[in-house]
Amino acid sequence: MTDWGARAECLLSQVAACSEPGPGVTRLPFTPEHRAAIDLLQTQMEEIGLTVTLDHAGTLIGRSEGPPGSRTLLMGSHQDSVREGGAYDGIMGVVLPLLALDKLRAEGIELPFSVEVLAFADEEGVRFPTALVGSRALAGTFDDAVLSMTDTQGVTLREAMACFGLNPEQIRTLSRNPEDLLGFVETHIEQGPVLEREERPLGVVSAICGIERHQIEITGETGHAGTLPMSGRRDALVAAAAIVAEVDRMGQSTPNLRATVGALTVEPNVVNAVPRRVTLTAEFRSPDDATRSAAGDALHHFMQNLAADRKTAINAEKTYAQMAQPCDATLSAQLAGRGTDKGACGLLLPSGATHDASAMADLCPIAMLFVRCRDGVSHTPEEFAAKDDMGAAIDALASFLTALARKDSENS
Ligand code: HGY
Ligand code: MN
Ligand code: MN
Repeated sequence: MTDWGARAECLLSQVAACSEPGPGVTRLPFTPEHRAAIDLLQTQMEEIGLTVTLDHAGTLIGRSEGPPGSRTLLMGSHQDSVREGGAYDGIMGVVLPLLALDKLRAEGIELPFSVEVLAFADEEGVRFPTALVGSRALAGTFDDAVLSMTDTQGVTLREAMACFGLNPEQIRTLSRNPEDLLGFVETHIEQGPVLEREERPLGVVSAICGIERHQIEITGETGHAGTLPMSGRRDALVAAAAIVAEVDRMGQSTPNLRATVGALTVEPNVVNAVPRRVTLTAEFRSPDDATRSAAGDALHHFMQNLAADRKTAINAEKTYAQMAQPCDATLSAQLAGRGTDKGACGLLLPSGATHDASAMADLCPIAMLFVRCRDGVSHTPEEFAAKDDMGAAIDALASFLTALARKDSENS
């Protein structure tokens, strides 16, 4: 009897080694680490009997061909991680459906539809100030303008993709026809504490929060920390500190809003000089789009007043936004009922994290399966999912696929 959870654990630890040196996993898109990971996944896909392709957005696609004319169920998640992240975020959603397909193959079960397991290149938006590159390409919502965005080394997304052997000008040809699709099902570690608190290994997502990100640059005036009088200083970091405090105040005082300043740089960043320039990010998330966009507008208004008070120049740009996305009720109900004795996945919960599924919702019905996350921590080296929970997820996915097959044959 195969221990599918153990197989998942083994494969995920192999992919986790495809990382920059340092704590946790750092696997950014279009890098040697990304290449090592998709080489490993390609081998696994081919061993399972899938046809493997790499599309021009860097998405690795493992396809199991159904009967001629049948539609396709899309599964998968992202291969990239945050810096010093965990070994499960994203990549678990590639490995578990692969093993669910392998389980069905081992049981001699053939599906009356095609299945594609997708490993999207860039969901996190850590290397470039954009995100959901591969899923937006399939959904036909990719904006070519992001190809000119640069990473901290000044490399554009276009250059990084070309160096990776891709032709980014072909991305616009990748959009799929919704008529060909049964839907998109994403499996993901919960990244929160709910399933652990409810003592459930699995859960089904009701909706994915909306998200927006602002890039802010504050320009003041530097000077000698010892000789420049306090009055009249144009200290960029003092202005930034007011923004950080205001973002936190908004998050603390607004229901259904998460507000975070996650990244900040200071120049010249030396102990005895007044900071001249600060860049920082502000991120707002909410299941309610009006709450989220009102927060973004309020922050821009706050910064206009602050710039005058502090005699600093403040340039702010909303660099990223995506709407909150409800999951498809029918597909989610089919997923919810597919638990096994290891734990039904009937618990419905919202996702505070965003996912490729939120982009895929523009293309086809989406559903998400959450797997319990130890202590609810994610985006850290301590991120962990238990092998038995992953085994339960593989069982649930295999059971979902066979139930979908039965429903598909009833309808045909
Ligand atoms: O930021 C997120 O919610 C996701 O992990 N990219
Ligand atoms: Mn993720
Ligand atoms: Mn993530």
